[in-house]
Amino acid sequence: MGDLEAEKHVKYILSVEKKDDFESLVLEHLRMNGAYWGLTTLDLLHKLDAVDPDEVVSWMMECYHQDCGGFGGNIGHDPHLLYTLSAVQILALFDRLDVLDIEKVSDYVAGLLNEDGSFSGDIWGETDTRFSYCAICCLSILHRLDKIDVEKAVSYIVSCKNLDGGFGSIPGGESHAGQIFCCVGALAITGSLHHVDKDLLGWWLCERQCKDGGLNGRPEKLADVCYSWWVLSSLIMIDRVHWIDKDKLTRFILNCQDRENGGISDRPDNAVDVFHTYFGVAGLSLMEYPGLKSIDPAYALPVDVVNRIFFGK
Ligand code: GRG
Repeated sequence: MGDLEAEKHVKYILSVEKKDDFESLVLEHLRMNGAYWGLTTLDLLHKLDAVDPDEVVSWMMECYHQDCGGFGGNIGHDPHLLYTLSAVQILALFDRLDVLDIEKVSDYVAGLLNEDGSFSGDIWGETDTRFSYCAICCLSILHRLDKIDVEKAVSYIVSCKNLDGGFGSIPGGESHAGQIFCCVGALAITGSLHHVDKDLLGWWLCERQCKDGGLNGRPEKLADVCYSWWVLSSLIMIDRVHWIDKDKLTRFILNCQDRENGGISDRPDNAVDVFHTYFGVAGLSLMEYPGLKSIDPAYALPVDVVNRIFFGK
C-alpha cells in the first residue's frame, strides 16, 4: 500500500483556487462549500497557514446577506443553509467567529424551522434532513441551540427513520448514507442518539463495504470515496466502527489518489476533485491515519477546533 501523498494534496488544493478550468467553473455556485472542503483538508494536513485568513474572510463577508443573516455560495448568490453552515465552519477553523453578528445569523437559521420540526434550506421552502443537520450544527457552533424547539426538530428527524434502521431525506424517503450522517450527526449534537437502533443501523452501514474495500451509499451501488466519510462518521457516532475492515478501506482511498498531481477521486483512475479529496483525507483521519489531525465525526471539523469552540482551548 502506497502512502498518503500529503504534500501533493496540499499543492492540488492550493492550485484549484487559482485555476480557471472546468472544476472551478462547476464549483462557482457552491464556492463556499468548496472553500470549506479545501480549507478543512489543509487543516487536517497541518497546512492551514498556507492561506491568508484575512483574504478568505473578506471574500466570505461579500457572500453575507446583511438583510437576512444568511450566506450565499458565492458573491451575488442567494443565501441558503448549506452555505451558511460552511461559512460558520470556515470561520471556526480560523477562530474568526467574532466577525459574525451571531444573533442575526442564528435568527436566520432558527427562522427556517417549520411547524412540523423540519428545516427549509432557504425561503423557497424545500425541506430535507440535510438542512436539519446544517441548522443544528450551525446553531450549536454559535452556542444558540436555545433559539429553536430542539425536541420538535429531533422528533422530525426520528420520523425520517426507516425499518432498516437508516434515515432518508424526508419521512418515507429511502435510507442513504449521506442522509444517515445528517440525521445521526444532528441526533449526536443534540444528545438524542437513544433514538437510534445502533445494532440495526450499524449492520446496514457496515454492509456498505464492497469487495474492493470502498464503501457505497446504499445497496447495489458502486463504492465512492466520499462514503468513507458519511458511513464511517456515522459508525463512529454509534460505536460500531469496528464492524468495518479499516485496512481495506484505507487501501481503497489511497488507490484513488493522483500520485503525480495530487487530489483524490471517487474511484481509482477517475479525475480528482476537491470534494473527494476532502472526504478521502477526512475518512483517513477518522481511521487515525498517521500524521493527520483528528476530525470530529459530528461537527466535521478538526477536534482541536471543536475543543476550542466548546471548551475554549
Ligand atoms: C458538514 C460534512 C458536512 C455536511 C453538511 C450537505 C450535507 C450537510 C450533507 C450531504 C449528505 C449527502 C446527501 C451526501 C451524499 C452526497 C452524494 C454523493 C450523493 C450522490 O447520490 P447518488 O444517488 O449516488 O447520485 P449513489 O452513490 O447513491 O449512486
